[in-house]
Amino acid sequence: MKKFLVLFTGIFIAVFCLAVTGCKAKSENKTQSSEKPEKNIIVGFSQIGAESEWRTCNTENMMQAANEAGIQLIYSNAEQKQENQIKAIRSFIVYQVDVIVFCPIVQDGWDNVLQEAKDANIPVIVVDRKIRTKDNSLYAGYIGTDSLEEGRNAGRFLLKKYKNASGPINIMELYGTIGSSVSEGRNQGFHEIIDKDPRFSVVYTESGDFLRSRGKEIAENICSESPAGTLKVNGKTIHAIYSHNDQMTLGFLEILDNYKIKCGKDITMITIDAEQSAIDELCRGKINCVIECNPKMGTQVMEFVKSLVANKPIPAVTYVPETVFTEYDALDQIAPRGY
Ligand code: GZL
Ligand code: ZN
Repeated sequence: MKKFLVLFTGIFIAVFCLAVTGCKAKSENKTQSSEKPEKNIIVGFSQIGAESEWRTCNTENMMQAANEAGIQLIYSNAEQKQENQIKAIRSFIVYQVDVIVFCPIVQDGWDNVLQEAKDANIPVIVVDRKIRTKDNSLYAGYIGTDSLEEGRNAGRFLLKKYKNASGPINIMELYGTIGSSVSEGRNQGFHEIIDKDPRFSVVYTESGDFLRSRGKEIAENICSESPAGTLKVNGKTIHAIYSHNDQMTLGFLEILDNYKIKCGKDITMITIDAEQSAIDELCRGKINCVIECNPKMGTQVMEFVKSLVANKPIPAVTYVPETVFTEYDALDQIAPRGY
């Protein structure tokens, strides 16, 4: 039977939804025998929020995997605030969950709360995004997406797209959440590739915080200042846009349509996540390259949870498989994305 303790951060009311089996705080002493029956495993899961289809798929996949594994999940939505994640992790410690799983919205500021989890003998799995810490013993392992490689794939596509062009090729970078490991990785990987080629330069970067609404705002500000039919920033014509996620891209596309700028033709568009809506725009020729960022890591996470409960180690780093979809592919072969 499922038991969910749903934490509503913000007003932080814990609503206890109990199955008939009832739910009791675990016994005081944590040194239960290691052959703990799996059906009693309780995981505290601190999720960033619901800022994109990617994120909601990531959450649903985690919940489904817990259900299939017979693991009870306490889910907390931090609504994009690090302090809510820290509060949720502290509540998981008080509740004495068996394992804490969390997706750090930004890389820094976790050492204290992770030290508290370590002092309480509760192992932590970091998922999706990475943390920056001097003490790697504060968490058992990381599983998620390889944002560096995603950035490199974006750069590789541009080199292919412009292999016969003389240049200069001016790029605008739509940056995700400042301070997040994924945006730093996507930026670093991209520059690793394009910085070797003097034709390419990023002439403008702005953070849209992974939000569709911010993608629209940024596009509106730039289009309204540009000569008809072009995109100009700081006096430079933009030839290509590199966007750190589909939600910002889709917001940007909406505005380009209003200004009759043919994205995918007048301007090259590269985006990351591979939500269905972005694949649909790839098929319509409005996006040139969609880089997959795989949100489905729940099954692997639950296997790691069971290992940790059985006092077995897990790998320090695990990357989920990811691919790239471009205008050069047989687009009718792309399977439905499911998010
Ligand atoms: C990537 C993930 C990012 C997605 C965005 O691993 O953290 O967060 O690319 C989401 O859609 O907001
Ligand atoms: Zn660079």
